[in-house]
Amino acid sequence: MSETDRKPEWAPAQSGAGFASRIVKGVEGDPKSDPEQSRRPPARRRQLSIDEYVTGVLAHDRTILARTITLVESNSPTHMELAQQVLQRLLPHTGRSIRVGITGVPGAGKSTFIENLGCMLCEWDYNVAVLAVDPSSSVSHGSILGDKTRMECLARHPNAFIRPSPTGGALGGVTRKSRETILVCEAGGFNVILVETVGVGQSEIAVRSMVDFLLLLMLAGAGDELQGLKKGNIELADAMVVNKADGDNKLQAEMARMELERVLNVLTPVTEGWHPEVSTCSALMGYGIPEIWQVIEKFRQLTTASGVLEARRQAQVLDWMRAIVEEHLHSLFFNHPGIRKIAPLVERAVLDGKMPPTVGAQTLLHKFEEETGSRVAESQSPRDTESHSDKL
Ligand SMILES: Nc1nc2c(ncn2[C@@H]2O[C@H](COP(=O)(O)OP(=O)(O)OP(=O)(O)O)[C@@H](O)[C@H]2O)c(=O)[nH]1
Ligand SMILES: [Mg+2]
Repeated sequence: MSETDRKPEWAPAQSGAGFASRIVKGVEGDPKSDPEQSRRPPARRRQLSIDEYVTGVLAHDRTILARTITLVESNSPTHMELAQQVLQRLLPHTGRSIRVGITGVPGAGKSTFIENLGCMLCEWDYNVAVLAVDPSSSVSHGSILGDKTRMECLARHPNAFIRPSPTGGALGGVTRKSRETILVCEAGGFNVILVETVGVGQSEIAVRSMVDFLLLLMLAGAGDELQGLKKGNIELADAMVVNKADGDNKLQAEMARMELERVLNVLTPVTEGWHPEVSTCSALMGYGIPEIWQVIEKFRQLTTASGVLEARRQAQVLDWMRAIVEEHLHSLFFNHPGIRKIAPLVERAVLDGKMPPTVGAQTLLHKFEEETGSRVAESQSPRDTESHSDKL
């Protein structure tokens, strides 16, 4: 049987044309499955109680699930407080999924891959939630639209739930929302979480810190092998797949795969006890997709048995908690009126070469200490600091 004959029924259509008109920004899944939403605008909805959110999510009610995610994504302090109470109640029902990150350069075929893998898994009775992490999406809107148009079949599947990247600008905000959305989806009965992120910048590192398994999608012939190596993203991946291995590109894809194998041999694996695998696939035609799922399954079994998966998740939640504290302290420090007053002067002195950066930092820390009565600065000769602050 030729590979073309093996294209499964659920393989995505070549073009998502015409589907874009059905996309409503910030609305999940098929709007028809949310009758309440189509009846009246969200702004006029009655606020649900904590109980209603929790029981709705646990009963796998899609409308409530979507509303819970909206609550989690809200930046309003009241909503954030409520969201935390809901999350606290949902927490015992989370964690029962495999969390897979999919990364790769723009156009590598991530959304097409997720469409294909997601539909296959839905057919196998998995419940698949697809999330995107894209801090730039609030500006460009490009990827959100792309995701939905490339996931036409999956968007219609009753076992699937697709949530575009939360808007909110900074990566920190997007990361928090995505992590919490993963938890809500798990409590809502999804046992496969696929997180798409574009493989440029920090978002990939952020996704690495919230998933069990990171898959890097690559392209042959575009120098991506070396590009990826330079950016360090090869080192983050648990598996790599050279996509678009179809038509005339098959041979090139195979050569890229072999090259990647060689590179991998000299790198330290990101997951203890697991050697990253490299394969080829065609997300468009469906070739190689079941094999990649087998790799993910093997990874899950192996790391569950060895305790590495649990250890990773525990490290991730601790890192997350510490990151929140750091973020808070950072903003507390730099927004403090005393610091705001002297920071420009200290920065100027550092820029002009009149003050070493270390002394600049000590000056700011001592100022904060003085004003708040807290001890934050490391012990250093106060004379040093004083003499430099005199020069300001
Ligand atoms: N020939 C071929 N084309 C593919 C394959 N996978 C994706 N494409 C095409 O590549 C283009 C980009 O695909 P997307 O799935 O949108 O890529 P992406 O990585 O999600 O892109 P961004 O979200 O913009 O970063 C589309 O035109 C797809 O049809 C494949 O396996 N073979
Ligand atoms: Mg995409």
